[in-house]
Amino acid sequence: MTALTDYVNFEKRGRIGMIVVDYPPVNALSHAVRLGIQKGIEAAAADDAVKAVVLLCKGRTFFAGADITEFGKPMKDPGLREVLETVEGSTKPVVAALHGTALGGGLETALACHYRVCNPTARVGLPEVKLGILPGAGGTQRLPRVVGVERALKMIVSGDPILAKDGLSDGLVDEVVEGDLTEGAIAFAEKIVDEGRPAVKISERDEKVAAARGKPEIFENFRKSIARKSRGFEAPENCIKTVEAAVNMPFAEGMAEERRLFEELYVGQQSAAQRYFFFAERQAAKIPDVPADTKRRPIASAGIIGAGTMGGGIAMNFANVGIPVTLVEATQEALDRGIAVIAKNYATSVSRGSIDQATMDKRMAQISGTTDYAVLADKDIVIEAVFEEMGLKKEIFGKLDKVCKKGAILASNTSTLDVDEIAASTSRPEDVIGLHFFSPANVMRLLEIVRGKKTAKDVIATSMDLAKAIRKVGVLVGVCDGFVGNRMLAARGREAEALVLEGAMPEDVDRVIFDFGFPMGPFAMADLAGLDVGWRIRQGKGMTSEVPDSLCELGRFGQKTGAGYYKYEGRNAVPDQVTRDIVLKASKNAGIERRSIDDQEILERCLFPMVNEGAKILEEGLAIRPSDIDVVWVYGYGWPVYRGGPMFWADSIGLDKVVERMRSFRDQFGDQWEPAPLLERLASEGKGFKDYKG
Ligand code: TC6
Repeated sequence: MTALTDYVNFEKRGRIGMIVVDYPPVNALSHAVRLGIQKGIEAAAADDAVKAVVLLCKGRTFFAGADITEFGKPMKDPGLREVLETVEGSTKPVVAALHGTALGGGLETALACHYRVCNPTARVGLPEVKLGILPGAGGTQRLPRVVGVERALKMIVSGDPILAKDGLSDGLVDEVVEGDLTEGAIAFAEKIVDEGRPAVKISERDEKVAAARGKPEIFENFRKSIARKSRGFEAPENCIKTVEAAVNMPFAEGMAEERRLFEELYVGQQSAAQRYFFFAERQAAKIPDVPADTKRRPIASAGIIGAGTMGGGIAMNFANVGIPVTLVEATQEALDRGIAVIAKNYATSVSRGSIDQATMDKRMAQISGTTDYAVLADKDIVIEAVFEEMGLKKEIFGKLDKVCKKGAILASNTSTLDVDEIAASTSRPEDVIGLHFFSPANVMRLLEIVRGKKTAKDVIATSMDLAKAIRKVGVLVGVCDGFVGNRMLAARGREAEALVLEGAMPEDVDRVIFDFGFPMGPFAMADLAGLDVGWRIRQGKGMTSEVPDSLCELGRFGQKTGAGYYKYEGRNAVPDQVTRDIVLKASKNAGIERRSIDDQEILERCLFPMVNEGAKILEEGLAIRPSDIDVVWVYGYGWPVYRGGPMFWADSIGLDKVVERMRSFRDQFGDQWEPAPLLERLASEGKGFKDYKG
């Protein structure tokens, strides 16, 4: 065995040379790894006894891609493109042995090899688009030459991986190894040598790209099919252009075009935001005072109180990953209705082809229902998901305290209420935590995990793990009204309503927010959530807000009643004269002379209060780091990921500029615009939230 670099060895097994990479955790293609591969190919070339080469990785995966931590710094030679030229140029056949997730540069490396074998669970994909870039080491030119243009387009533009073995018929892999992968790869390489098979270069294959030549409609149709999902993103269009280049240009020219389009994205703000977000998401899982080795409580069963929209959606998360879940309702009728809604949701997924009938049946079999709390006695976790009413929640937690076994986690899905007060209604506040799911709970990725004053560390660690297990992203927050997400949302909502009273119409505000990249504006969102929810909360607090109160008094609760701020033709929101009249009357009642408000003012007045609220949240220690707030907003509220999140976005504008605008708004509109001390301080020091260390 020869060490080629710190992380790459060269070994020989008879006629087969092996380049063995071991760079935990995911064998990212960092400089030492690239150099090692290059040296490995050179070592194989120099050794007459070596007839073929196997490239394999130790640990949990084949290369998970380029080393993202190297991005934004000067790239040390050799770059991945050069290394892959060397690999493909080897006259001795190179076999890639795939396991885990061969992603991005990892799949590109495999495609530069002459053959590929995989184990049955290996997955391959080109997720670069999710980082705001495109596969820049030949992936866009080689993949269509293997799997065909339409399949390549789908893989490159969605970024979603596929099972490697599903590419067997296309030659994406040449063999699926059932037993030991290393032995299987060596046996395969031996076979190639015995059969005298050549070093097959994908770059020289033309038939699959030629099949799409002269058919621009393939690309036009594809563009149309992704238009809604890719709105605002720059990377998908460049991805498509590279595949067009693969079809219409010789390989070398296509590579040059790929490089040009890659560079364009790489230096852009969107990619910077998306790369930042990649690490923000992973950072959120780390809780400074909860050690990584904290012993977890086992979660093998769950109970949910309330089978309404939230309860049902939460139950689906458990069923989807094979954790049995029991719904508890006050009446059999409510229970039946709730379970029927779940079945209908799954049936929709079956009709759309996203799951098959057998999967639906398996998931439904995990879900049971009862009206009897006694059934919760043996559950590892119980999540309460009833109305936002403190009295009701306390009563439920009192009951849970009596029924649930020792050590069970007792969680509330409250979106605004004081978790400490809820916990105080039990004799075991250390077992109580907030698990705030976002609607629709089976879809939205965010889980705000609300830590009470007495919540035990193992309950926090278990909840963070649970989030990952049910395919959510958990963000730990502290107790305050609305926690992180809804507290900032309220700050935006207050200004949105003020703008409407001063001169904008709801549709003006919504258009600006939609154009910024949100899936919808605040008023369309309120209609979707149901205006009655806020109305009830306001009534509970003895508060009023003329426009939404008037809409509710007319029974206009939003989409579900066919009208709210908008009237609905199907799911289409149409601006409505009734709302306009209410708005005009409200302005008059408030003695406000309406004026015309430009889009820039609408944007700043909606989003700067969020940034300011975020700063206060940090100062109060209710979020661990600014990037956690960004994760909340991207995964919980649809903040466009290509703008990083509110805190990253504020940094990208410059906090000094944000503060300057806020001061001018303060002079115009009052003290609510006073910049938070943290914001002031960072701005005056020429810093950003990125420099905030807590
Ligand atoms: C590319 O290839 C472009 C090529 C063009 C060249 C010209 N680099 O996600 P996990 C770290 S672009 C550096 O928690 P999992 C991660 O930060 C790249 N670090 O694990 C974390 O570190 P921590 C295309 C990376 O089992 C640790 O590894 N590739 C990279 O849930 C564990 O990660 C991708 O976009 C990386 N590439 O999922 C793939 N990847 O422990 C990105 C991970 O210090 N990676 N880390 O916090 C993934 O999708 C997932 O990590 C996974 C494993 C599926 C590989």
